[in-house]
Amino acid sequence: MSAEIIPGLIVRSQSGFFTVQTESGLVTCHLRGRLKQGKHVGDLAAVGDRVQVSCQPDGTGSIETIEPRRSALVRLDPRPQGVYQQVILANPDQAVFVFACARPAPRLRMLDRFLVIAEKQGLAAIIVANKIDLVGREHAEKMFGFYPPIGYPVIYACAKAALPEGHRDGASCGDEPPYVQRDNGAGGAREIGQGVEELRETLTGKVSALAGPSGVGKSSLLNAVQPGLGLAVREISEAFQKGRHTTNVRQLFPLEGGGYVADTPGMRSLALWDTEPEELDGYFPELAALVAACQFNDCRHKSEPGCAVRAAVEAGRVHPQRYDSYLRLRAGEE
Ligand SMILES: Nc1nc2c(ncn2[C@@H]2O[C@H](COP(=O)(O)OP(=O)(O)OP(=O)(O)O)[C@@H](O)[C@H]2O)c(=O)[nH]1
Ligand SMILES: [Mg+2]
Ligand SMILES: [Zn+2]
Repeated sequence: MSAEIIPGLIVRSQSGFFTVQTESGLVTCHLRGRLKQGKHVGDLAAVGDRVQVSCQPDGTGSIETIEPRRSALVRLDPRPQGVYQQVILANPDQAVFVFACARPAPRLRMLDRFLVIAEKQGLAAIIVANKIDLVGREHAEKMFGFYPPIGYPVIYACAKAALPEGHRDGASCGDEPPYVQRDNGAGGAREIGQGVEELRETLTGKVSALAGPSGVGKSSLLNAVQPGLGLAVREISEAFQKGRHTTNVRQLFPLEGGGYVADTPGMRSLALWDTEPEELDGYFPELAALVAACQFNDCRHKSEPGCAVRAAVEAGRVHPQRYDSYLRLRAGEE
């Protein structure tokens, strides 16, 4: 008797086992031995991959085939045999990059690098500016307001109120400027809950990668979007995870309104691999529109005469921070 073969989506991966969402529920699978034959430089199967599984009578299954990936978020993991491509999420529809307005202070150069990765993968990118309660919406818009005109929507959010004085929440960052002290009156921030509905609408019906530095409130936001998720936030997870850093779980969470979201750890080291310096301007939408007007077609947009990019920066049509990010990424700085 041959086992039944059914299609599914990998929603969880841990230590060589995969949980596959199929029409008939979740099936725990391993990877067919023959799939592992031959040389491979990265994960063969990953969360987000569409697969065909054969189900055994005992309810377990094996992954028989993996459909080609449309896109992937990849981390490069240097190993003795060479650099290994660890797939953080296969086939995302969009990337949601979360940064905090303060605690920790946003590192927009990191955001710009994430945006380049999304462009290269052909993914729509959305920015969430969280913790607006710490700086106020107006100030938050000053920090992130130049992104929507170049094609990246920004959701201004407050997942939760700041803890009372004496409870330092979030990461304490040495390089962080003093955040604006605000008196929100009794009962916590008036901004609380802002952006949550907008984020929920953005996530519904799609497969999204939620990424951003540690402590910015990614888990808090997801818990606010869908209270049933019960993701551990920093206070708990830090104590809990002592000595558990070898655990490597990747997971897609199903959303009540449809779609999935992945809380992606380790985005800091997301790889921008395989990008030639000359193609980088193509991944900055506001620069890509200008390069055809540069005098030289191999213009580096640095000090060449007749550079349309520099002219636009000087005229205030390209934000100097974005231009700076471009130059640094091009020079190979992270
Ligand atoms: N003031 C303020 N604090 C927030 C907000 N959202 C989250 N926090 C706090 O920020 C800290 C970090 O939140 P998490 O949700 O654990 O952050 P994370 O991005 O999931 O962090 P990692 O899991 O380490 O990547 C916690 O102490 C939260 O209570 C917010 O909107 N405002
Ligand atoms: Mg988290
Ligand atoms: Zn130029």
